[in-house]
Amino acid sequence: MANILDVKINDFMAKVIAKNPGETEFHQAVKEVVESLLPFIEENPKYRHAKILERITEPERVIMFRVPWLDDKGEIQVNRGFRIEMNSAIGPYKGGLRFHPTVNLGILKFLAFEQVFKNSLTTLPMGGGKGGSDFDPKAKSDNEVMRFCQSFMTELSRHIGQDTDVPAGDIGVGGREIGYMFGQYKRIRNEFTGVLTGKGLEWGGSLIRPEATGYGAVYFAEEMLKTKNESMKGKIATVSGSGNVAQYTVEKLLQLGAKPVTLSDSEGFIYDPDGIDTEKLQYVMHLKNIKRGRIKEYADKYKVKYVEGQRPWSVKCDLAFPSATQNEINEDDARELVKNGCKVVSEGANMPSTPEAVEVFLSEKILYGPGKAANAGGVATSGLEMTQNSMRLPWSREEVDSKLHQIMINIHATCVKYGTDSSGYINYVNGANIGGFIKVADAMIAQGLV
Ligand code: NDP
Ligand code: 2IT
Repeated sequence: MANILDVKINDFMAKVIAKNPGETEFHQAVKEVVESLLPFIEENPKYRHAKILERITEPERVIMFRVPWLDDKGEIQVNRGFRIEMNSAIGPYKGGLRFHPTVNLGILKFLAFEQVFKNSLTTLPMGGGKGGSDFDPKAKSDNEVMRFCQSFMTELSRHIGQDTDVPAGDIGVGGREIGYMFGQYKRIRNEFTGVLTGKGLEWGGSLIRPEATGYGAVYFAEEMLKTKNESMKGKIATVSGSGNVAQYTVEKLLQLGAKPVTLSDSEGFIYDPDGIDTEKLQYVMHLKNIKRGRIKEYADKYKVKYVEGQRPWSVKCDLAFPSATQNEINEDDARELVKNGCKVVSEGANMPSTPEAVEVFLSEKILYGPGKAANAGGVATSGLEMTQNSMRLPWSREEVDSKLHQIMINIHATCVKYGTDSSGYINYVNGANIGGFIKVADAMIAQGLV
């Protein structure tokens, strides 16, 4: 049986690779999902007859466009903009925008593909999409970022809308960029609508949206620990990244009595064995969100170790929260984490573990929460922002946080339902992929050949 399935997976992947040449991250994301789904589809042939896998791996629409803008010297710069509208079976396209020099079609297609399953898991009515640009916000002035965002939105505004496609932030896109893009959309369309999420509180944003991804990844880890009758208290946690997701992961870890000891950026990581406490976190937030400096400055200020050019996975920990980018944990890192006693990996980032690393986590039977489940709190709270925009009524901090918490508990329960194997081990990869798939696939069948 395993062999026949392997042949089917390889046949399917050969077609995906031929049709999407060079898009390695997209191939990686699709393969992981197909490995989980094929056995399930064998048992539920209606999905095979409806060719759902063939349809779900083909974006409904891909938009690519030129983004010209003027830098501070008055020189013309040209970037490329993208929006992948992957799947709208259960709601308007929804997903972030990434501004990073590495952005290309394959990376955005992997992100849009995972978003379809993630958004379905949240239980809210959101389809999947993703977009962005190879623009690098680093070392740009506020005015340059504004001019880029205005040019980017001038084209994107033709394709999105509160009932069509609702973008948000991702790497390199935070409150500042969402503000500039919202302003330009409003100006071009002459309408004030919830077309983006992650907005400022004064103009339609939701409380807790900035915190939501990091808080959610920690709530998910807490649920995983509960299956072993354990809690967060006293646990040592490594965190990578030092942006939006990493910062609020640290904040929630502190609230629940764990001890975060690392943070990183693309140049290296800091290790603070005494723990990154609330005051130090405030320093990081100022350093990263206002000063836009490097994490190395933390090591200089607090006299702790800084390791250049490396990620924090060699540091002994109970819990790991990869919160920077894709493929930031390789097989060797995964082995080292397990060897050092790490029992929980909760992915704040999207696809941070390579397939080989995932294999190590699953074969060692640790509690491994893949990004499409563990980091779904961000988009879930974007869904709650959309609800508040529709009602034209804001909810309190407590109300949004308790809804977010309940959604993460529900996503965990879905993973347990679909991912528990015959030995009782919870394979959260299978759980998230199957649990996310069913609703989208059933909606696609119900809507005919779309
Ligand atoms: P930010 O831009 O706020 O922060 C990103 C952090 O990761 C920075 O510290 C950055 O370092 C580091 N980083 C980015 N790219 C690389 C790279 N190629 N190599 C090493 N380090 C890198 O982004 P977010 O915190 O919003 O996003 C982090 C991850 O979480 C991403 O995978 C994103 O897709 C995912 N995510 C985000 C959600 C959200 O709501 N924001 C929701 C769900 C998932 P440097 O400053 O040096 O570039
Ligand atoms: O990867 C993600 O889920 C995000 N970047 C958040 C998407 C959203 O629409 O809030």
